[in-house]
Amino acid sequence: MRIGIIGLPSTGKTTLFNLLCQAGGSHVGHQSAKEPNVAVVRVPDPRLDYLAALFKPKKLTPATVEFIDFVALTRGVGKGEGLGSHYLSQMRQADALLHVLRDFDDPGVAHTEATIDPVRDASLVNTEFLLADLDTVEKRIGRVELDLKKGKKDEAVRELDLLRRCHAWLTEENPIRDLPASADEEKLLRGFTLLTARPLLLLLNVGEEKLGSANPAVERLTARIGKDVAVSQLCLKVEWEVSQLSPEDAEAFRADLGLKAGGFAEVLQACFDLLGLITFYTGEGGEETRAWTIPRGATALKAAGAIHSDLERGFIRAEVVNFADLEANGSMAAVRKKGLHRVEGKEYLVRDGDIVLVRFNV
Ligand SMILES: Nc1nc2c(ncn2[C@@H]2O[C@H](COP(=O)(O)OP(=O)(O)OP(=O)(O)O)[C@@H](O)[C@H]2O)c(=O)[nH]1
Ligand SMILES: [Mg+2]
Repeated sequence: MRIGIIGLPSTGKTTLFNLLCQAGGSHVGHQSAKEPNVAVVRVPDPRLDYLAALFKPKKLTPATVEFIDFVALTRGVGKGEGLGSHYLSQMRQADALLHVLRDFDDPGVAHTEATIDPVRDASLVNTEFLLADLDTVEKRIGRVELDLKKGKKDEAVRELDLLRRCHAWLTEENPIRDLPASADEEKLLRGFTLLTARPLLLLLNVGEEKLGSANPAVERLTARIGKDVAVSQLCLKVEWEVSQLSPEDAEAFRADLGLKAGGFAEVLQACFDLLGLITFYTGEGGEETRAWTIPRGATALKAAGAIHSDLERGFIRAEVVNFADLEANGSMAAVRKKGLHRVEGKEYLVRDGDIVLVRFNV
């Protein structure tokens, strides 16, 4: 999973990125004028730690998420001004976008807009993305019309119909996320790589003084969001300061401020919820115990495929124990004794926390 960190200049994108790297990341890219920072972040997972203590594997592999720290967005980027189209095409490769919005007042940190107004900034970036998507859709309509003339009929007719609906929808200033579409059309839509089709997390970077009280900006944003958008807030400055402390001091500091444990874990959880991802585990008695992320609603067959295509191809059955049953009973043997393990077929819908052993033909 790849999450793009976006936002206007000096909103705290790189501060968040550094925080993520420190909490569990390996930094693999370097930001040059044209290339963004990339980090692969290990997902902190207490359930995996529990399994490691029980299974004692040689190797422990957590799930990972890739974060990309993009260069700041500016007005006019949607029309492809400056390096706009280059950056936007990179952003289209992300599975989800995390928009860092400035909601802290600090005369020492320059702001490109006259006032601190995260609701306006969210809508400003949304407008740029709508324009960029309109441009993408128009270009694609031109290409598909050409295909039609060349005689590629059925497929092109369906695509053109969907593209025209996208065009009308975007012209009315609606994000593609909210466009009513059938399952087949959803598949086509994914191929269009539109920015307003991406799930979006609006993360307000709030001033310290706003911690612990209701934030009207969060309420206003929450009231106007549609499908596949979530709103969350953090004070990145405080999070950064806490991250520099020893674990004991950090805990005391958090308690003092009434902060929940780990803003970082919260951001990740919000991303997982937004993307509808769940975690399953493998590795009872094996060399490696590992966490895997798959979309909620994926079948045992798809889960097997996430591990290896051989397992999907030769799938016989999945032996499943849920983590909650394991934790409640303390060992796999105790779970089996109670008959809480299950043998499932291809169509079984994997649940969050399932420990899965795939039996397959080589
Ligand atoms: N007061 C205050 N300052 C912050 C906060 N978060 C970030 N900053 C400061 O704001 C400045 C910009 O932070 P960055 O994280 O570099 O912001 P950015 O969005 O990556 O900026 P660009 O990449 O230049 O667009 C830095 O000087 C940070 O120390 C915050 O919560 N409160
Ligand atoms: Mg930056």
